Amino acid sequence: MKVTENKIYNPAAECMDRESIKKRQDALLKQTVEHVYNNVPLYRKRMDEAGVKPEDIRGTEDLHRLPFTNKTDLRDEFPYGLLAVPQEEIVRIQGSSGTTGKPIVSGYTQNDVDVWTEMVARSLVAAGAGKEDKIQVTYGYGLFTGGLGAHQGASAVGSMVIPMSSGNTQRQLMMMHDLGATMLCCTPSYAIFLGESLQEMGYNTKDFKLKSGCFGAEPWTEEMRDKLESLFDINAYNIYGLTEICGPGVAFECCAKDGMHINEDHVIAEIVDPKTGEPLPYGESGELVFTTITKTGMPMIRYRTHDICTLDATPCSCGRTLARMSRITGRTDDMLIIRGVNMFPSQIEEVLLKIPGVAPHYMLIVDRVNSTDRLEVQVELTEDMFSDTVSEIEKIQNAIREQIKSVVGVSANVKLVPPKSIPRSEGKAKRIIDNRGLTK
Ligand code: DLL
Repeated sequence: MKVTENKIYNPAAECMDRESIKKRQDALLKQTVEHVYNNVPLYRKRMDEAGVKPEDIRGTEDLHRLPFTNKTDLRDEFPYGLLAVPQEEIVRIQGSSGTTGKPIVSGYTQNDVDVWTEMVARSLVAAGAGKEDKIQVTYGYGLFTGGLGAHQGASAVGSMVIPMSSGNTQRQLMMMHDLGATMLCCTPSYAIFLGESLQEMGYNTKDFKLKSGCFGAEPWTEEMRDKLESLFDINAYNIYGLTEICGPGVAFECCAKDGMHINEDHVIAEIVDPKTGEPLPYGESGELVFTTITKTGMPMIRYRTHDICTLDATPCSCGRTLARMSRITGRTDDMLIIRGVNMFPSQIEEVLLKIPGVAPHYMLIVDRVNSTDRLEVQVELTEDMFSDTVSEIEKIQNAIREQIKSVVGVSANVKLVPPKSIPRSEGKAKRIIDNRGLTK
């Protein structure tokens, strides 16, 4: 495996002593709280209900007094209700799939785009990027933050960007080979698929110049890292982020590959007990919560990510002082990420309820076949439909498949099953069987 040099994009920020980080967080937190209290009705209402005024927040030690924000708040306030600035200050909208057919959108001021760009630049440099690099961006371009986020970060570093966007495996490999890409940015599962296709298409790893990859947007494992590193003869780095905070770059791995450094000069991270919401000490596993402290367009106060991990503020061998988060080991909700697309079972339910002839009983079965996620949706037919003709049943099957593709954005294999064949649960219905082994 090629050795990655220990490079730091912004040493002043990334190696700041912990005391200075805290001072900066305290000052910026106070400003942010005042900004949202004065400009975002929902935050003001929530704080008033909790009996907290901006002046009660003196620093990070008072963070726990602030109410949480949730994905449902973004949905309820869609599209502009959470903006803290007039719409003419917004220069970009990005989004991701939400809990209904509507996406979750976030508005960025120029400041927010710049901050986000810096975060991604730090991540790419930590993975070895420099001016001399050719970075193939295979995350999707569009509302999804992966493509444009990686693109902006790579441009800030001064690297050559190859803006491939997602899909078209043959073309991806041809360009990677012919242009001599040195770095790949995409989801880890697609990277494995590319690596396997490379061999099948008769290429030799030695013919490629790739030296590292920045992989994220979905959970992955150390086994997948090993596989990626040997398939391409590269160093594989983890990069984490979410649209609500900015996109990729909220946290990133360095050459130590021992947790992801959180850009704490721009966000404050907490771990809370998912059931009680009580803050947990560093080292304990719980739900990750973020508060943005430099975002002006749509700041997030104590945003519950639903991602489960641990935090660690001990020094890292790379010299960065930014605390690290572990790999994501699970979710506190039922969100699934299928081929990089976030989806909820409730979205499938929504589709099914609109289709006559099927019962609202379903099961989602997720597998990984040849490094690609496969989603099977098993749906019960109603008694009436069960006795219907094959062509009628095929019609329903196609309608469900098309609707899932259009509403959820994921291709699924739909299997219609006899009435009452899906097991009923006494408590919370179990609707997902995930055989990918990505979470603990
Ligand atoms: O996935 C942003 C991103 C793009 C991150 C490219 C990294 C690379 P969303 O579509 O809003 O944003 O999805 C955010 O994806 O809450 C996690 O559950 C999951 N996720 C993101 N990165 C990782 C990772 C982008 N490295 C949601 N490991 C998050 C595990 C991840 N899960």
